[in-house]
Amino acid sequence: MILYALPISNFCSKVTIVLRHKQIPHQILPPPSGYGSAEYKQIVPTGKIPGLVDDQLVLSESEAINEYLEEKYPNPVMLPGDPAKRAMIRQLSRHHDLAVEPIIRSLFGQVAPQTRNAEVLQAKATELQKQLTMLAELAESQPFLLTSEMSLADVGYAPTLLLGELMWECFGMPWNLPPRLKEWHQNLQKVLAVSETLQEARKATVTWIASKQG
Ligand SMILES: N[C@@H](CCC(=O)N[C@@H](CS)C(=O)NCC(=O)O)C(=O)O
Repeated sequence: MILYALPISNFCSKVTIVLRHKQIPHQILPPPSGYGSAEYKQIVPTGKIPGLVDDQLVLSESEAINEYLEEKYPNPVMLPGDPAKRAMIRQLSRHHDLAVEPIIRSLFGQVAPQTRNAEVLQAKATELQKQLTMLAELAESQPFLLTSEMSLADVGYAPTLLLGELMWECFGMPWNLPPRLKEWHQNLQKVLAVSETLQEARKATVTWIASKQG
């Protein structure tokens, strides 16, 4: 199984965590000639990363990839419980992809000081707090968002919150998680697959941010 991915991409880290947590034999390769390139599109037609190749299957979209990995390698289970619990897990993973992550992504252009706008930063920080407060309300009192062991609900947030924290530091803005999420965030970082993946993501992100400061 090959995952085309780069450590700077939080959506790639979301999949890498699942591959590692389930101890699935895999190889991680950078997309040849970069994502979106004609060469890479010959392998993964969307040109996007993450891109998974497993025998005849070629798959894009982190959510589809993670659910495929869950079905093919059910242990340890990351989408557990009855239909209602599984639906909630999917909801919180979508909340990451559709509500939380896009706010942070929308500020990529502001990492360079010359294109930074304080009003925009403040508005986005307020919006992020709103979405994280919603996440805290939807979460249950468990070590993880909805479960006793890490589930597919949790995995997207780990790299995205690291990215947000490093960007907020660059912007000189305070980074505050709602109290309920602080403990969960610590639990998440203790999972080996998460800590290994975040170490690589941190290195790549620090390098990217530094490259925009000069
Ligand atoms: N919804 C996608 C988002 C992945 C994504 O945005 N990947 C970016 C890099 S971080 C990409 O490949 N962009 C190239 C493109 O959209 O053509 C997922 O969950 O996998």
